[in-house]
Amino acid sequence: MSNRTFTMVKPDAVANGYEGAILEKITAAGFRLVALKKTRLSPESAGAFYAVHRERPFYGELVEFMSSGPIIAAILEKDNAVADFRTLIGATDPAKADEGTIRKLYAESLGRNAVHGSDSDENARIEGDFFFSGLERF
Ligand code: YYY
Ligand code: MG
Repeated sequence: MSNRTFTMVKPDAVANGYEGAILEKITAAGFRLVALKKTRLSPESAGAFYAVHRERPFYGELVEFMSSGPIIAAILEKDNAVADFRTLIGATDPAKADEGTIRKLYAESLGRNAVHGSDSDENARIEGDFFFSGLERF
């Protein structure tokens, strides 16, 4: 089990002014910031990031949304990082997310759900490599 995961604060949460509150919640939960940047995905790069979902009916909307404004990307470190971070963000649909989770607190809807969290150690590594070079990890 790896001790790193990857996250994005999505365009809805950045536009709504929640980036500071969300990063505070993440670090208060014991995650260390290994890498951090504000950036914006092109439609092509959002499509590539979410390529695993390309046959799903929501793919077009997801790509459009994820390229609609700036995001915060980060690599996070903590014991049991992938599973513990998924617990911290809550269910994909904020209506089903537990009280106190980041999606319950800050997400607008299923499609505009405030944060991304990797679903496996392998995807955490792939997704971190998508955004960060070796010189950007501390
Ligand atoms: O990993 P997670 O973000 O919780 O959900 P995924 O099943 O990987 O879907 C990625 C992303 O797609 C989700 O965060 C919102 C969006 N989405 C959607 O708009 N409608 C769905 N029915 C499922 C997912
Ligand atoms: Mg996922």
